[in-house]
Amino acid sequence: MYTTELDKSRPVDLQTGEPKDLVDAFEARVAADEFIEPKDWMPEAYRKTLIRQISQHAHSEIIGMYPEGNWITRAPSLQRKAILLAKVQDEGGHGLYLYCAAETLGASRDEMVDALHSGKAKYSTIFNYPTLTWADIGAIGWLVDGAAIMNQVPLQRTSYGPYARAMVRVCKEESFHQRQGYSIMLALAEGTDAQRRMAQDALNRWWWPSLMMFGPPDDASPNTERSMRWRIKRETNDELRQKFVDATVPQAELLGLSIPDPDLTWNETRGAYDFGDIDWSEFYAVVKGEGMCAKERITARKKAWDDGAWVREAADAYEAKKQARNVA
Ligand code: FAQ
Repeated sequence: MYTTELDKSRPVDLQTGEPKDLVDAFEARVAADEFIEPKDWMPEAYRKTLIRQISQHAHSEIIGMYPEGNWITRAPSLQRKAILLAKVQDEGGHGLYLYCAAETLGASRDEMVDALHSGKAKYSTIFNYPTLTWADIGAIGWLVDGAAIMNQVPLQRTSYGPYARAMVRVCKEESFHQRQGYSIMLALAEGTDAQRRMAQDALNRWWWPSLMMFGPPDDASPNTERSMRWRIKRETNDELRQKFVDATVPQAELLGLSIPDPDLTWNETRGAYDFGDIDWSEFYAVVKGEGMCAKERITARKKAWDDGAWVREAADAYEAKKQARNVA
């Protein structure tokens, strides 16, 4: 039985100042791979870390609709347009599940949205890059959704139940997204010289930002160690980045495209690819809000939120009327 009642006579955990028996029981459940559920006792820092990660994940899904939404009216065929429309809509759905998961931890939707609009909360750096050609839509599906899957498959076993369960559906949809991106790249790679050049140019521009999606190197990641202990994260940033490179290089070879990294070589001893240095100064600049499209993305998001105010007001008025009718 877990309780949030604080009893001052109980021994206290020296790190958190919370009752030691509760902290120990929590740690034991996590170590035994049990899911922690919304009504269970949890350390305050665990709750805050989850709200941070889940809400930023939700914001990434929502802002992630913009670079691709930009191409819905310009897709090269009706079929590609219908597929892209469905994909972008899926990303919006992922954002909504994730906001709901964060709400189970006591965060309110308004607080989370305010944090995004004010720049207090982050969203993935990758969505601050522009989509210049149709090949960028292929590259996003192939590389960005590919990186998202690599990161999110282990999150199906994250220790917080509602987040883990949301990830199951999200991963199924992301896997369709990755394939639609690869299918666009394949069509371009098998097309004219100009189309092949367009596909290579998109790969050149999206490769390094995709590797940055996994976050800073482990030795510069302030959250990884504790999040791994609490099984919020199941693999580290560097482990996932390596897996992504190893899975993606053969896919590029199949397309006949070259990865823009002169240092990329197969390391027989490690059974993995060695790859070149990532420009972390670019990553930190984008995190700080200096990304190419950062202003455009937040301006568009705020406008959509303001333009949708009447829908939220109508929904609230409808709900209030329904409640009043039920009481009467
Ligand atoms: N961008 O200590 P760590 C998608 C921040 S969904 C911006 O390593 P952590 C679907 C980090 O927040 C993509 N900020 O942090 C889609 C922290 O700052 P904070 C999103 C980043 O949390 C596809 C600081 O740096 N996926 O693509 C980034 O342990 C196509 C230190 O970092 C998720 O959110 C970054 N790339 O590990 C949609 C997955 N990386 O918060 C549309 C869930 C790090 O302390 C189209 N999240 N930072 O102020 C995670 O797995 C983790 O949160 C990490 C970061 C791995 C992203």
